Amino acid sequence: MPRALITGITGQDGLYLSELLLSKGYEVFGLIRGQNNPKHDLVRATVPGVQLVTGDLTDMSSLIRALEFAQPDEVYNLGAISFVAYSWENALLTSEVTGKGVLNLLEAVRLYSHGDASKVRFYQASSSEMFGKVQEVPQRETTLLWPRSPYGVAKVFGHYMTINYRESYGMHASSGILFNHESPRRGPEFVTRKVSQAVARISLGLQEDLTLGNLDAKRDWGFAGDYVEAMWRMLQQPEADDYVVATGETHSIRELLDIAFTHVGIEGWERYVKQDPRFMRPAEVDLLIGDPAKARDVLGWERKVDFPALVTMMVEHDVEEQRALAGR
Ligand code: NDP
Ligand code: GDR
Repeated sequence: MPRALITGITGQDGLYLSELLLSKGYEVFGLIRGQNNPKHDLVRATVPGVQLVTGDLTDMSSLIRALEFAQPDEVYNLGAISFVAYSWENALLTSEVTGKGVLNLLEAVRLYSHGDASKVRFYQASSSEMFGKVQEVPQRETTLLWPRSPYGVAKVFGHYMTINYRESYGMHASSGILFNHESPRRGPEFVTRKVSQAVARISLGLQEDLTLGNLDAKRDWGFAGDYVEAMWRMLQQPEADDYVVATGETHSIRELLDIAFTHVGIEGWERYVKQDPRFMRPAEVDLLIGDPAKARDVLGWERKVDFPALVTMMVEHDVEEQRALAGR
């Protein structure tokens, strides 16, 4: 039975990846922070087969202990401070966790492997946010990186450290440069979930309006359930490499609003949406669109859920959830 250790187990991708690996017969271990993390219960309820082990990406000794406990064949580093807007307010902490945390884990894997580079395969959750100030459209594995947020800069550090460990020590270490991926498990601070929750509440008469920032931003949005499949496929390749994972389509926040409001029978979303500079960013990534050709050709990966299906999936989930919360 193969064994996997996942950091970021309580997050959106950690839950989907756990489900995928458990369905493939893996023994799955999840790194969880803190002695009393309230998300223990969420993980236990969603993926009861996962064994939790305490640790933090900023504490290398805890990572070594987690590796010794889990004895993994594969390590997926999904843990990060992942909210881009928050990273300006907490730039040093973001650098420690999202950037230096990758090095802590790579080094822990290297020490744990005692010079046997084939012992553990490693996945790093790199991000389209590394492209930032876009130098090429669509963005591919070779596109120049120009991050526009402390989060993006930290991800670039982790990305190149992963490549460096591959080149220096022969480690099977791959980076997935994933574009935005969403789901009903997305955190409510991200724009798609903020919209789907608000639209659900407005349709039920529980909320009057929705306040957003930049409505002109464009993103290449896919479904998280599809994207974790690409992570797994990367680690099954004979050689480690870097892959862009994206849909190849881009959509604006306005299109997101159109689909979400129309789905609950509300035409003319402009009446409900306000803008507030509070939700604007000091620097913005305006146009993200990825070229998933390499992932398709080498990994045989393709997305299954398109953008309208993703948005309606999230809105339908949130209508049910909000209805239940309101006791209706
Ligand atoms: P989430 O924000 O949902 O989850 C982040 C996870 O990281 C949580 O489990 C969190 O744990 C954990 N974490 C935070 N700080 C630490 C720490 N100091 N030590 C250990 N774990 C920590 O992210 P997603 O699931 O959406 O994304 C997974 C990864 O993929 C992240 O690295 C993200 O940056 C990256 N990514 C995501 C994309 C997306 O569109 N979703 C696109 C490209 C990259 P806790 O519950 O304790 O806070
Ligand atoms: P992003 O996702 O920054 O791309 O990072 P987010 O959903 O936060 O923002 C997407 C775009 O929407 C615009 N926007 C708003 N965003 C939020 N959160 N709230 C608002 O009210 C709002 N109004 C407009 C933003 O300006 C932005 O342009 C996500 C994270 O998962 C990262 O971890 C990951 O690396 C990248 O995707 C790829």
